[in-house]
Amino acid sequence: AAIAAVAASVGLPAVGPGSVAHAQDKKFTIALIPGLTTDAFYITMRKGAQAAADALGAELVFQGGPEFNPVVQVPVLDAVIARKPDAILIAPTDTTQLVEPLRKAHDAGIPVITVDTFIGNGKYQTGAGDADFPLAYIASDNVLGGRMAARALANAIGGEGKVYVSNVKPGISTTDQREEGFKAEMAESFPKVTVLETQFNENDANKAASQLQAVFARNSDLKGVFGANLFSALGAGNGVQQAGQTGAIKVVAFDAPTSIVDNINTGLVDVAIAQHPAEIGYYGVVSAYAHLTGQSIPVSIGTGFTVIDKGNVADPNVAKYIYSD
Ligand code: T6T
Repeated sequence: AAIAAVAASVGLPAVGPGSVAHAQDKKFTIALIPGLTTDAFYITMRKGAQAAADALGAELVFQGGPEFNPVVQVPVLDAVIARKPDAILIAPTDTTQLVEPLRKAHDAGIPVITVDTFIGNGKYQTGAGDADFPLAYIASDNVLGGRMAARALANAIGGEGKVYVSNVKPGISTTDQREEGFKAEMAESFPKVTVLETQFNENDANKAASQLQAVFARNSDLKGVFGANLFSALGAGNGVQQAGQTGAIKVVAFDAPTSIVDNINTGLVDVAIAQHPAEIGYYGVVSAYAHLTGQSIPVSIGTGFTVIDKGNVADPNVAKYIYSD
């Protein structure tokens, strides 16, 4: 510290052992705010983030709410801002409702990076719009994921028949984009598939299960369902099972919790599209750290998918993408 003080007094950069200003001497605190804490997707993201934090000697703070809901998430964000972390990684639970709350972090000088979901239109650092202030967006390509789901479901039902999307609620970037990609692919490539009205379940698997049964009661010729996230897919699958339609109503699932292995093996789920949440967390922390140490960072990082079905679910190179509980 004494050396640093002397160096500073003569206008020299303070480097070397004992220096307070040397970047590597500072242990950066990086906060990760998930959509909700009890979701295998975010639990897996946290693991990747922790691995990066350990490698870089940073501290990771994981703080979130019990529900995927902006009303629950905003107070958590406020509490995190009050702790003044060096950077915030967040999966915003609504494209518009998180803009002003996140601007508070930005205005307080805390760099913001969004992971999984985005605010505004997801195009950051463009100088346009009210929501372009986050430094980066790190996520799956959710429109592509929706298109992949459509192809898988169309193939599973032989290219024709009625299907619908079991979804969370409008206003969530990821699940909105999956539905958009799903419908676009069906319209462009599978004209004999009819996509019924989307059922919104508020991230409640029980609700998704009853909705499946209600849709089936109205459409005895229902052929398939796309569960657009973990709880939607789990619930829709349970609904198919409860209706005694395992294998008859095809299920394509977004996300891959551990239960997906059984559900694929029993034939309840045809295909699961696993995201790579650990990669999202890892690159989130690496990006924040790079920015904090003066490096420029990419404004967007796309992570991949692994398509899981009966033919590959036992392969360790595939099974490693099944989420941690
Ligand atoms: O599908 C993920 C995530 O990508 C989405 O934004 C919200 O739901 C999950 O967390 C799964 O439950």
